[in-house]
Amino acid sequence: MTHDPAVATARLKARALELGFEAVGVATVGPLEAQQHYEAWLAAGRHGDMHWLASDKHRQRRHEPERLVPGIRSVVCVAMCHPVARSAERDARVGRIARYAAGEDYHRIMKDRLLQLERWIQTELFPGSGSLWYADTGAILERGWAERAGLGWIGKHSGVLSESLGSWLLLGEVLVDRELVPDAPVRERCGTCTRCIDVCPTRAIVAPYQVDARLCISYLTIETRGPIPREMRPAIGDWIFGCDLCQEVCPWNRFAPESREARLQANTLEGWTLERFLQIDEPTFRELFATSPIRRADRGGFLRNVCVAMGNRAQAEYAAPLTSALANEPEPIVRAHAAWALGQIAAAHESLRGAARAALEHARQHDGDALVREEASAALA
Ligand code: B12
Ligand code: SF4
Ligand code: SF4
Repeated sequence: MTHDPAVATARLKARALELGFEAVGVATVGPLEAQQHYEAWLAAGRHGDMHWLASDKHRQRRHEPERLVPGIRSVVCVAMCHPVARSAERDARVGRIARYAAGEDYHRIMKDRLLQLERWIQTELFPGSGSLWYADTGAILERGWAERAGLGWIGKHSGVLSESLGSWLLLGEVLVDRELVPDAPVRERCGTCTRCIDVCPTRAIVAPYQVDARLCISYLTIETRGPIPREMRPAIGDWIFGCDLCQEVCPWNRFAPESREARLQANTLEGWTLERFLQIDEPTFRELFATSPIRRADRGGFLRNVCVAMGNRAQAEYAAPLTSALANEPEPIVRAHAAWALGQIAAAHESLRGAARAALEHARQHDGDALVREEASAALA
């Protein structure tokens, strides 16, 4: 136990690194510039259907962390690196999955580590202190605090990145009601680069540092519960969960270290293909993705994404599984997107057009769901 903030800060940082975090920094509590950006972002409707982000309770908590931990003095920010690469062989079989999501759910790993850190703070460092941990789990401006704590700067793609770690990292925090020595923010090093803005296929980075979630492939494939807007589908390519394009082109990621966390390493999904995914039933989906973030999309949302990827690839061999899904799949959201994908295949392959149109015509007339009938009709048009 110590009362010297400098000693306590040094011990705390050593403990965080020992727990496997790649970086740790401290921010003092006080209004964040990010709060204004956040309010402007909500006012512009850029949160889309993520309504919880705009609720009064959520906003108040984000603006006043005292509501989270009474007497809060410091925000300890940590970063954990996730894998820096994807496998081309797996991409070819199942489409692209964002690197952070290809292994075990990072929330579980962050939770394990942050709980250990928090318990150590409460028992060893500051007995009797009040604290709370977060990792994408609550009403806190994680990037804004990480920026203040000197973990990195906010890149033009709006992510936190650093010279030594790049941007393939995930953030977590422990809020503490004790004084620690704060770190200084680091200088922005994007310079004149605009690669992330230029590469984004949906133009979701509407201005430097500003992402309109409604246009972001990550939002469309993970957060959107209903149909993916038709006009957005072609730009999604074969991303079936999340998107990494704006980070892949970032020059600072050339220096990004490999993840040291075995649980984050990609599941190879051996034996799975897009066609086979289309036949997955609910119990198998739950089992296959039991510890994966992909579970979050639910079977229907995931297969919706699979259909979009198949439609964009427009490979002839997808015609049969998509036709079968259009006729037999129980979830309307999947049948609707199968109809769209079949339309894409019909457009790309003259030899398959007749059969595809017949299947679509049947769905247009007989499907029990209005969304599917409408999608089939649009695909025929
Ligand atoms: C909602 C959300 C999303 C949404 C919206 C993303 C967005 N850019 O706003 C969607 C679903 C699209 C998304 C996607 C992704 N996300 Co997300 N997401 C969140 C969440 C829950 C809230 C973010 C938020 O409040 N957005 C609103 C904006 C206004 O806030 P912000 O992005 O924090 O804002 C910063 C900058 O944008 C900047 N800013 C905003 N406007 C302006 C204007 C000006 C003029 C300036 C100068 C600056 C500026 O200020 C803020 C910081 O100072 C956070 C967790 C959390 N509680 O913070 C994770 C989080 C941001 N996501 C994360 C990740 C990993 C991703 C993805 C990389 C996943 C993927 N591979 O598919 C993508 C990246 C897409 C992208 N380019 O941002 C990580 C980011 C780690 C990092 N290195 O930064 C977080 C922190 C989760 C975590 N604990 O690790 N995400
Ligand atoms: S994650 Fe993909 S869609 Fe979203 S801003 Fe980055 S490049 Fe654009
Ligand atoms: S790609 Fe360029 S502009 Fe975008 S975050 Fe990286 S350095 Fe900054």
